[in-house]
Amino acid sequence: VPVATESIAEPMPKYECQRITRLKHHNHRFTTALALLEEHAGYLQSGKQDSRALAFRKAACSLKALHHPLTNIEEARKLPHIGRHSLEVIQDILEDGFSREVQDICDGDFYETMQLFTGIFGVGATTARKWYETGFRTLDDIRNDSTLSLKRDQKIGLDLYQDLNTPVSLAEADIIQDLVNSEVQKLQPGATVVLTGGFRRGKTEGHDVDLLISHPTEGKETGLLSAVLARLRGKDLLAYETMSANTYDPSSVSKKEYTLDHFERCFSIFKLDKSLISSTQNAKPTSESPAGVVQQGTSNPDRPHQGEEVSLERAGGTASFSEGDKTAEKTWVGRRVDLIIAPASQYAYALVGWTGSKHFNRSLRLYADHERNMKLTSHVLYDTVKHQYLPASSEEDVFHHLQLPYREPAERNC
Ligand code: 8DG
Ligand code: MN
Ligand code: MN
Repeated sequence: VPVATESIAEPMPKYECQRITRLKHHNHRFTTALALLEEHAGYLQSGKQDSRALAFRKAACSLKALHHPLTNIEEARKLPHIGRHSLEVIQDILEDGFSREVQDICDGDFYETMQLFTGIFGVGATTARKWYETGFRTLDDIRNDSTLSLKRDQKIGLDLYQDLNTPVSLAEADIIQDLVNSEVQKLQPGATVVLTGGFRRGKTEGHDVDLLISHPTEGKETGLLSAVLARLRGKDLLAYETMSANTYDPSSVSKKEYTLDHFERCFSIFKLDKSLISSTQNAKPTSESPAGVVQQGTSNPDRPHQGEEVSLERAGGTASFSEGDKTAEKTWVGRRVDLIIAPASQYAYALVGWTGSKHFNRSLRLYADHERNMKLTSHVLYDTVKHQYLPASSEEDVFHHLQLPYREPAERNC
């Protein structure tokens, strides 16, 4: 039986990176509701929504790090970063078992439609909202409107809507990693291909596959990405790719760079042959229901839901792929894959950065800045007092430089 001593013993640390945050915790009934509100806030008119979304995220993070189920509102008040709005939501759930606000959002068509549209690869909140305000409600509304000039990624996103909104399983991620690794080894023996992102943090499903490629000998990673892509293309394994060059400039360690980094990388869509995928696939209903709202979707407790029920129905059964042959049933499944190349000297920082979570990174960078006078990016750590870069050869080194206890990837799920 867990004893609620922690609030008496010592207060929860302020920075998420100072805490242990696992995928499974004791307060999903609150955090799923807060995650939905975060997502909803991100859909609203730009301006204030970022800070509102962040406030919900931070409140949820505090609850995730709690060692026992929250049972009273007074205890919530003592936790860091639980704002007034989040407190009200928590109180509603404590008292009524659900949040009226969350229920209302789910009942309206704005949230549902925004989820549907932002589920299209290449479509962000701004475009989705514009379409919503135009009166569009279904994917076919988008497909059939000839006045819209869709970008290349958005067209692919519509064509592959169903594929890209079915969670990627760990088994599929492993297959894709093997596939990439075997090409990489042919080109540059000894190179490393590591599965990062949510899977490295212990998730069993994800929205994409994040692969970090490097080589123990600095410089041997140069040119590797385009060569790998050429091989994959040659084998007809890519449905989409967009490559960005390395834009890393060591003199620009600036405060703004909390999320973006400058590695050579490729955002792609792989064609994963259906015959490679085992039959034990996906589509398992989640055990999570945000505050009494019945939902279907991924088992990822980080995300409110991905609206597969809605999307599949509204997608109008896209079984075929329209490049060339309109009628043929395609034999592959589209999977989002991010490929990132890091030179050996930046590898440890890249690994921390691409393991995430995004929010964990954010807190690490704020902590480095405000508590240690250091600038942390996915490339380097810079001591602004001593005016020197701090080299790291492992993730442990990174935490050590920051004078933080090491956190395993599974403990970075905030
Ligand atoms: P999911 O795919 O399972 O939904 O979750 P995830 O794996 O945690 O999210 P992600 O969007 O794939 O991002 C993986 C990590 O990569 C995330 O912690 C942040 C990190 N990352 C960087 N730079 C960049 C960047 O420029 N874009 C994106 N999208 N992610 C980045 O370090
Ligand atoms: Mn990912
Ligand atoms: Mn990614």
